[in-house]
Amino acid sequence: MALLIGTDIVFGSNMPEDYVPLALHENDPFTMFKKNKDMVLLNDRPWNMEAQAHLLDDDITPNSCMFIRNNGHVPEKINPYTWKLTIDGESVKHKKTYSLADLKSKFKQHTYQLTLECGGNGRSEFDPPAKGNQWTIGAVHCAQWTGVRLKDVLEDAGIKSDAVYIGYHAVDEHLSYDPNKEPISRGCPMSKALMDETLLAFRMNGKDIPLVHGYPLRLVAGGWPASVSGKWVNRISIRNKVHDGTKMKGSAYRIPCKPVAPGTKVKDEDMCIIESMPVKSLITYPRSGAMFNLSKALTIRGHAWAGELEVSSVEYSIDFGSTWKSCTLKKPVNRLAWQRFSATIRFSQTGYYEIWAKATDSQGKSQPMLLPGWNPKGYLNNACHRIAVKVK
Ligand SMILES: Nc1nc2c(c(=O)[nH]1)N[C@H]1C(S)=C(S)[C@@H](COP(=O)(O)O)O[C@H]1N2
Ligand SMILES: [Mo]
Repeated sequence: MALLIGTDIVFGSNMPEDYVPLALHENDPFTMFKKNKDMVLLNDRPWNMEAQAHLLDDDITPNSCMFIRNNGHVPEKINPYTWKLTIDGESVKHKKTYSLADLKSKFKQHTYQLTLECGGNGRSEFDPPAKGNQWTIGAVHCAQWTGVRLKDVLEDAGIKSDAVYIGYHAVDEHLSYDPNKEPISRGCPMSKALMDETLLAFRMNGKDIPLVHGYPLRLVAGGWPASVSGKWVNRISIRNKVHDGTKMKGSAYRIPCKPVAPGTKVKDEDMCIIESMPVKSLITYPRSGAMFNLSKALTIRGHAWAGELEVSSVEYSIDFGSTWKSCTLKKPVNRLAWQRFSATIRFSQTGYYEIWAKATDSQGKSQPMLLPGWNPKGYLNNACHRIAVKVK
């Protein structure tokens, strides 16, 4: 510790065990971002952190278990009293600027629970591997967001008939600190921007949004790659063409328009922008590796989600996918929120088992057992989640 602080800690021997000296607090992302110690740090420049499956057991994900994905530096100085949101672009009728107080007083407020999953969640399993954060299964959360409808704000400024897309701009800085570069500036077609559930949010789980998740204002577009949900948003442009901000072009957040063999080089013009995320599920109880007694039934539970669609069923298998049984599945609390599933399993004999879960969406599409189609950037891995248990 003294090494980290750079000098001797006088009276250091009096420090309680497990005590973290204040000087170290800001270097510790778990303390700094109020995260559970079981979260997994993937990168510290920029900060990227994912959850483990058992941390995502709550119906509403608490801040402590929400993954963090940053493309640039987390902004440091934010003054909510002087914060401004500008609506501009080729297709805005009247360029307008709102303070947070304007947004809160002029427009009706709505609360939705919204599933946000990083497009690269599951990337670590692709072969040949894809560069980028090696997310396993933990880059998803379903928090409760409160704000105003993006639609109401856009309509207040006025939308010209040639509008096709919105693009967000935010105050986080590029990793190079070059003020002319944005770390990320993405968006979505007007149809998604105008949906009831697409929010300009200023609260998360009933409190101010934590800084790292977008304080004081965040775009939240549930069911789409979470990169559409701009954090620290201060400008939204109504575009007369597909938004061309940073990470909208090339292969960023795109997959081959047609499936390709693993390792194929795909031309930019053959890559299509990811829209609604695919059906997926996660077993959040028990924790993989848990041990149980043969005499007791085991009730497993988890969440399932399907982008813009609803999940229509979830099944589980304890025999490596050769037979499947139905889980109980709840309706979402609102559109674009994940859904709780559970099932009670009675094991016939002692030994090692794997429990696999597989969800199916309302259009009949199911999760692939092992890996979905390979793509150059390793997006959209919605393979079945699997846990191991031992029965004694
Ligand atoms: N301004 C800004 N917004 C952003 C990002 C970012 O780097 N800067 N990252 C995006 C990506 S890629 C993801 S997956 C989500 C992550 O949201 P979270 O950190 O709140 O979990 O934020 C999105 N919004
Ligand atoms: Mo992401």
